[in-house]
Amino acid sequence: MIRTGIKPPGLREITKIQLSLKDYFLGDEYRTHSIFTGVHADRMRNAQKVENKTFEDLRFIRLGSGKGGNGSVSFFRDSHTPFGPPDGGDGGDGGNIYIQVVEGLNSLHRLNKSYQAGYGESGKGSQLDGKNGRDIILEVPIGTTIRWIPDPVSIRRSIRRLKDRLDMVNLKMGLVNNEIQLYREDYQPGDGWIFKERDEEYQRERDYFNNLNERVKVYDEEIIFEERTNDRFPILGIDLNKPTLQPVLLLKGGKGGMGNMNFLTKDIRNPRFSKRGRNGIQEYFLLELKLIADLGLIGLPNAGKSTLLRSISKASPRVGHWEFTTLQPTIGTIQTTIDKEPFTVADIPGIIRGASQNKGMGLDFLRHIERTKGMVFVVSLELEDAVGDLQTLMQEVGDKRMQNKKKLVVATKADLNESSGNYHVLKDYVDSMSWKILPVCAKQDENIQKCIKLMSEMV
Ligand SMILES: Nc1nc2c(ncn2[C@@H]2O[C@H](COP(=O)(O)OP(=O)(O)OP(=O)(O)O)[C@@H](O)[C@H]2O)c(=O)[nH]1
Ligand SMILES: [Mg+2]
Repeated sequence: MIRTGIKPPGLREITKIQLSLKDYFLGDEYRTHSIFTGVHADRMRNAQKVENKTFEDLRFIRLGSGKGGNGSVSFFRDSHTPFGPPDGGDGGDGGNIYIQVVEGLNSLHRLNKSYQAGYGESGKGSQLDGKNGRDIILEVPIGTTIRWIPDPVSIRRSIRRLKDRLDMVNLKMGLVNNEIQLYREDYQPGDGWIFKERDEEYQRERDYFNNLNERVKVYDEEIIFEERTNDRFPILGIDLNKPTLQPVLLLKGGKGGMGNMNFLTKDIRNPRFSKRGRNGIQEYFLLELKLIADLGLIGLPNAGKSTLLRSISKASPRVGHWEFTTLQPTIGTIQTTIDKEPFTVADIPGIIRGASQNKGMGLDFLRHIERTKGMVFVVSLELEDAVGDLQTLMQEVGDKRMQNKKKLVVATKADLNESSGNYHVLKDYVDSMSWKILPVCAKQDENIQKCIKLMSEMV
């Protein structure tokens, strides 16, 4: 078998690097650990059971683009022409995988764990090319990010073997301009032939074949170069934070192989060979959803966030007089007047002191309010130290998340006896920061219209 030894173009620009799992996920050790060890999944499953609502903000997914169809070996025949010219068509291209933002989705739970695009059909006689394989378009909510990952099972094993040291779990990759070079296994230029009747060895010894193969090799190199250019993925992933006008290509299918009609030359009258379709590519990805709402409700457990969202919107998050009733985020849509765009408000699980050090559920869910235009701090007047509660929330959320955001304090449970004294102290404090504050009683619908008005002014 002839090997050319020529490297396909494009290999030189690749830099090989080694990155720890910790660095690959930008130092976010806690979440990365809980994602890959399954802690996060357990928690979500538990939350789904309790809330009886499916919500998922994370998905490992295995994607495979389609293999290209093989070229056909066929010869034209009819009653007048017993030995006609070659008429074998090309194989169809393998299906591609795309991703696209779809409106109205709020969760990743509808996605499958793996997707395989269709294979290209083989070429046929009578110069018929095979059909292209079926493309797949992943439909995801706005706010989804997608990152390339190695096989999650192998990562999980490494994490266990290295005793949870994410800085020791190494990922090796090739990089070209901040894009990870992915690899698809397939034949080298000059290989990938399908022989009929006469065996490969016989053809490989013929000059006419080798002359032809020199030319086909150039074509192979072009295909491989194109694959190498397509098979790249941004190292920081793709952030689908805006509606996608067109589906975004993730994995390209394999090119179909040439049929024998392409190989008719003055030396070759009866090409009994064709080319194989190129393989597709299989990779793992991590999809993460950061909800995109205009405003986020932030409050201690039991402060009345969900009650507030129920009263200002049609959303119906669970309400309970115990802490951590809410285990999953909910988004409510609020239509003020018919001529105005509606706005959205996210209710997330309660935040406790130490949430930013991973206590409670806080940190996991703070991500969902990172992209809001404004933050609504929900403080209950039922408890003694409303100012202290607000300070706790501000501290846990942190200056960085609050930066450049409008703020509003909604003081809930204003109907309770002890509330009015608390309210005045809280108001003085909030005024001193020049934020806005409003007392409400969501249970009795008091000040709710005013609250909606203030909120709509924030967005
Ligand atoms: N009296 C009174 N009670 C209220 C008011 N708003 C909420 N509550 C009660 O406070 C309790 C907690 O309300 P939720 O809306 O579940 O509180 P939450 O902030 O969503 O709580 P978590 O989801 O656990 O963080 C429930 O028993 C509500 O009925 C109010 O304005 N007045
Ligand atoms: Mg709640």
